[in-house]
Amino acid sequence: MLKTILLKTLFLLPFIGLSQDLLINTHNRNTTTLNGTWHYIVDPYETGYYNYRYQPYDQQEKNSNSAFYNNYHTDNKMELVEYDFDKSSTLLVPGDWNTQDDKLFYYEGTIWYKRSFDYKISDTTNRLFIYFGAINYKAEVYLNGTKLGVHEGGFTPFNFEVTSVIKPKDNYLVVKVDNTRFKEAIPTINTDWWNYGGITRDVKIIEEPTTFIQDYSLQLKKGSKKIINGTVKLNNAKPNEIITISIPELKINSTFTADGNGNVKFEFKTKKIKYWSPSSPKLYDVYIKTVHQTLKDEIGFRTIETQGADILLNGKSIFLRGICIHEENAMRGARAYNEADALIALTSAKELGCNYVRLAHYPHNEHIVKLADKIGLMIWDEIPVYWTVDFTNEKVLQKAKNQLAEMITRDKNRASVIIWSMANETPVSEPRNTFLKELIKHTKTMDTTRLISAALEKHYKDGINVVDDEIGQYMDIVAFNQYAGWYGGSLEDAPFEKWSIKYNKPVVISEFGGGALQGLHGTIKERWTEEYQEYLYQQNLKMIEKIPNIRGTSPWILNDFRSPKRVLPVIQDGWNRKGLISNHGIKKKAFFTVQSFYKKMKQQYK
Ligand code: GCB
Repeated sequence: MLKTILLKTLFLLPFIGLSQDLLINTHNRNTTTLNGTWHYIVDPYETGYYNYRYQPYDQQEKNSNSAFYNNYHTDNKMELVEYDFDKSSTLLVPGDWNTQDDKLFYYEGTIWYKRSFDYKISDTTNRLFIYFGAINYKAEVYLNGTKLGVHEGGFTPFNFEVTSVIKPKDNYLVVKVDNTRFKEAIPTINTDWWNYGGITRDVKIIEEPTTFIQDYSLQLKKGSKKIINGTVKLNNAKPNEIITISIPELKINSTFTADGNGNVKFEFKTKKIKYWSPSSPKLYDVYIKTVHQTLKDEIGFRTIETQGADILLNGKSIFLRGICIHEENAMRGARAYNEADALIALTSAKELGCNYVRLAHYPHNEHIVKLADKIGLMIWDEIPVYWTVDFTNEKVLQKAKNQLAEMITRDKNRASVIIWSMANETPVSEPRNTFLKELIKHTKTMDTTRLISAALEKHYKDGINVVDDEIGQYMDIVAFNQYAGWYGGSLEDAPFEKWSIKYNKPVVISEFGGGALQGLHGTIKERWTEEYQEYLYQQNLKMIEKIPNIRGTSPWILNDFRSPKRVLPVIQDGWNRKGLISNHGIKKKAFFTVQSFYKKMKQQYK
């Protein structure tokens, strides 16, 4: 009987939340964390998902007591039930699974997570959402046996409404997480970083009034230093909802009426803004109010644009003194996920003399973006369109657009974010150009105030380094990776290299560098020594300074990071050794080479 009821519930309820209306600024909403210990079942054969005919349980009526998402209490000892979360081990959420259990270090496949919880709603008219900061890679989410939906993409947030499914007691939340790499995924099969699996970011329940502020954007209008504009989107709005935007410190309190769909476009003038910049990261308290709620944010105001070869921040020409960062706490050798991790990375970047970081190669967690806003570092935000994505596949393009949209939705109110990056080292072809053009178009429908770029490549022709990628014409910044003295090219000659760059735009070297095992010493001619790496940096920087229109660099990379591709024993042992800092937190000699270069550039661009 119980089984029949459960099945009926499963089939009668619509899949809730598939529309994926992403809530932003979850840090300032009414939330309850679901971080902590979750039970898990490793399921390489997806036994909890498919029956023996390999048909998914959630698409049929039989055998559902074998589907792991059902909280199948059997008092009948005759019933065959072959799983029990409560007797299974636990993993910490957020966190990757690879580094929490030795058996899972190389695991790629399905793991089921389960957590039970009670929830006392503060007002019965309110609505409830479950929000995931990110799950790598594919997530299928079930609450109390009801499938809430599916999300694909390992580095962006998503949420589902659970108002009609949640109960005051004994909720049974199950997530099937699958980090299997496949050709039609973004990123695709081949990457030079660890494919950490799991619920890698915060999980929370968000409680909102019936009509609530779902999304908004607020920044200086493109081309203006005095006008603030933006949009607010209410969810489930009644006609003529009133929205007030107030910034007390600027004495702003403006009121607008939403259209029938709960959308407002607004614009107002302001005086005497203290502009946000890395040296003065001023954030203003901003309040968005309706009769239903007040939502606070802390927002910085700055302009970013290009003019010929120049990148102008608040109208002033700047040099991007950057560093690339992976979302990894190198010392733990694990996925980074909280503010403490972010602080370690950004403190090192500041010490290096940076005013800018490239968050490679996928959207990092929101903690680091918010921290960059607070402590003053500009950001390059990127989606994992990396290397050999399946550019001819329309579905793959949709996935990339989706990840791009989730990244922009989440981060568009952060002053620190100045660049949306479309891709990294993608091989030039017509389908690739079409793919990237579509992404650029999509970006511009969502935000026109940031600069658009991608890490391109150079090639060598008749003794000259050439950057002439056709897609460059659509970029605000021409960025490319080059590895002189590491993947070919001679270090002695590097400073004398000749360059031909097709576009009169700011040029940024989005990657350069080479590997060294910290503590390994020798001559400048010996690979993997700190001396070789130091010399590589000295010679590369001499070369880079002379590149026409050069306006920034982000060396590869701040810390040594885990990569299954790096198998050289003793030296690599599963680590990409191009860090300026080791995985024990020790600075290599090259760190100081970059540091003194940045001191000089800071003087030059005062
Ligand atoms: C690159 C890639 C980066 C790699 C790096 C390397 O060009 O963009 O993801 O990790 O080179 O170390 O080879």
